Amino acid sequence: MRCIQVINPNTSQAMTETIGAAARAAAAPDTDILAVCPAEGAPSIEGHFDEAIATIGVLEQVKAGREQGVAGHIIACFGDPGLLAARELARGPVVGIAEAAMHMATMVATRFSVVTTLPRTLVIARHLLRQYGFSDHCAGLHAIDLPVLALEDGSGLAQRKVYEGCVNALKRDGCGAIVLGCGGMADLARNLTRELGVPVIDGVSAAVKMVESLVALELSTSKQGDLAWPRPKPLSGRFQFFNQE
Ligand code: 5HY
Repeated sequence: MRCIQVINPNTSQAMTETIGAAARAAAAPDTDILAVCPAEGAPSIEGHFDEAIATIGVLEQVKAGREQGVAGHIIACFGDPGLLAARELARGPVVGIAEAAMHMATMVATRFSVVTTLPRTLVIARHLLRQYGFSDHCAGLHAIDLPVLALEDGSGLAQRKVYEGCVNALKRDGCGAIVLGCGGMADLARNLTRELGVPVIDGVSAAVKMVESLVALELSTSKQGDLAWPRPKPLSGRFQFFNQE
């Protein structure tokens, strides 16, 4: 049995459960999913500031997961906050849900569109497209203009808006697939794929399959070069946590 740690970088317990359930639905029978979120930080991540706050929480969880001996880590927020820093701290593979979804989308369609929550986070997705080299594959970026935690309020409004956002993207962009731009949308992909008749990809499930594949191939984070362990130095204050072995 191998254990994959799935980190929801915001502090919403409800969204951590949604993400954990989607990860378990995608996981192989011999994969155990450990769904966690930081004890403190932002209840939702809706911009650069929230991401900066969430990143420390992500790194604390990665260190704790490494010490618990997990086989790999998933950062389940569409901004992939702290991904490269997390790779420095990790022994096993670390995959972000944005990069996982984008990689998988380009394997089933020449061009994909992204449907996310708030307009202000579109630039974060645009930066990742460029960073990961998928700008040419992205036919459009769309926001449903609802806050992240609307996905957990039980009204169904956010889910309806995501559906409408997908229909609109397919009509306007001429794309062949949709990438869901929020960890909290992880439970929507399969139904949307059936309803829309095109691949709708959630990064949580995509990342679970990628980490499983990397672990099965015994491929882990390279400790050669920029992802080598952080150079030891006495971190101070609240960061002393990272000094302890
Ligand atoms: C996420 N925020 O996946 C991002 C989505 C977004 O708290 N989890 C969050 O809109 O950027």
